[in-house]
Amino acid sequence: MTDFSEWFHNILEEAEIIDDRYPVKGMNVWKPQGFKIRKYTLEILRNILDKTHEEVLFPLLITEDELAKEAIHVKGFEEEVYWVTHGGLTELNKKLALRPTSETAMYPMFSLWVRSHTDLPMRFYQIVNTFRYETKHTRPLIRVREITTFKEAHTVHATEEECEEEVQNAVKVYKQFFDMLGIPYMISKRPQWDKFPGAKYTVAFDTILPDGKTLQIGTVHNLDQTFAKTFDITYETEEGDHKYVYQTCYGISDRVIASLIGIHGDEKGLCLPPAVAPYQVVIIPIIFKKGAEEVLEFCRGIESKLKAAGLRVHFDDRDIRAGKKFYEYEMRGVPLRMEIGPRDIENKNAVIFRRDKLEKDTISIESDDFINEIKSILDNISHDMREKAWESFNKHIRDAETVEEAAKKVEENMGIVKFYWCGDEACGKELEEKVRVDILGVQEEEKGSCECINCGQSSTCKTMIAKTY
Ligand code: A5A
Ligand code: MG
Ligand code: ZN
Repeated sequence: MTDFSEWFHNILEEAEIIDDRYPVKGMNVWKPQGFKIRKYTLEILRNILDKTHEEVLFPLLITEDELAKEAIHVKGFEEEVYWVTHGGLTELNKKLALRPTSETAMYPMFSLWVRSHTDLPMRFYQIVNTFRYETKHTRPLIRVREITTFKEAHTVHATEEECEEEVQNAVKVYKQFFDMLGIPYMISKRPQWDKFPGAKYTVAFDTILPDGKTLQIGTVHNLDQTFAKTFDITYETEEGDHKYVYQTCYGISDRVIASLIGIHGDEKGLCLPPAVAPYQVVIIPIIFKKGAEEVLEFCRGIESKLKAAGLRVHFDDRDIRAGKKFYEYEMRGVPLRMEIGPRDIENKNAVIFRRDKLEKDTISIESDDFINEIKSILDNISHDMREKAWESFNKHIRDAETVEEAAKKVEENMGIVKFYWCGDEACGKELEEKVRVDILGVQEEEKGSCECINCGQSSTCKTMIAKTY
């Protein structure tokens, strides 16, 4: 992949993921293939969240008054909000905001919902579109003005400790989710000047795309009592006192799909993890003039057995060259291909081809054991894709001892460079300037203190810098 940007753009079009010719900047159309990948990705996320959360759906429009209530929050979003000013020809008395995120839509309602300590904790999530008037260069799925796949979780707790614990739960949820997609990540605490507007602190997940630039793919925010105080969300304790709640919120977006496309893809196109592949297995008949009908019939039998076993299987019986089909399904990233011709039927075999390793093999289809074998090959594919992605990710993370070394390493190999840093805002901004990078966040080091790479102050944290999307 020589030019990732170009590759990404081409594959979105060729594999029919997204059409970016929609005439509003930063807004794209999901095409059927992309929609399916998105659907299976969201199924995984819903399955995880539904164990502890309840799904809800709030309106898209927010009154100006509510949006403006939390001063720090609104300040953070003021340049990104789209406004609805008219209803037909009538100018609205009060303009309405398209949600850039839903704190100010949800929390006035939470204030009505939360009554007693017995109501807590509350855990909700919704998957909606949100709108942000991004001024940086927009890119499909990566930086959009309509985020179509915004999963936002919002939780409410009685105590500070439970709120802290929820942040850790959220981190676990995202780890599990990204692991199932084979997306590697770096977890760090965002610098104070770059946290979510209104949060006490923000934990971020960043991954690395093939060009070595990082992409923030998820964030978890500890909101403490800031919004509770603004929106008057209180509960009655066992003793009958009234106390403000503690809150968290955490979100992911279309960027998850961008990263699974970017990270696993190669020169041949998409390579999809079986968990989200629209077709997990494709069966291609190898047909000669003689005995064609027999081969087709046999393939249909294999197809229905695999379908009955719960796999997403496609039997492609179109009357075109097998080679053309191979090319197409490789480009679309189908994890496993089965080829069956007259000779295979005779030998009770099938040829299989793994998209991730581009390797052919033969399996026996003499008994129905082949169904379990196919399933276990798909599991191996998931596993191997995750390993490969982490291996490449880890290669892109290096340490540095001096600012010059950090600058050189980012310049030469991109990726993430780690070093000791004091955490001070002025020092951090100077550093970002010098190295022309962004600070992703910090991680506490067990080893104890060292000197800040830039200013020499003592430091117990390592920071990560990278060129970011
Ligand atoms: N209410 C909280 C959850 C929130 O809004 N957090 S956030 O602002 O950090 O957004 C959550 C995630 O959405 C980010 O981590 C990032 O991965 C993604 N995101 C933010 N802006 C985006 C944009 N313009 N296009 C695509 N994804 C975006
Ligand atoms: Mg932003
Ligand atoms: Zn410093």
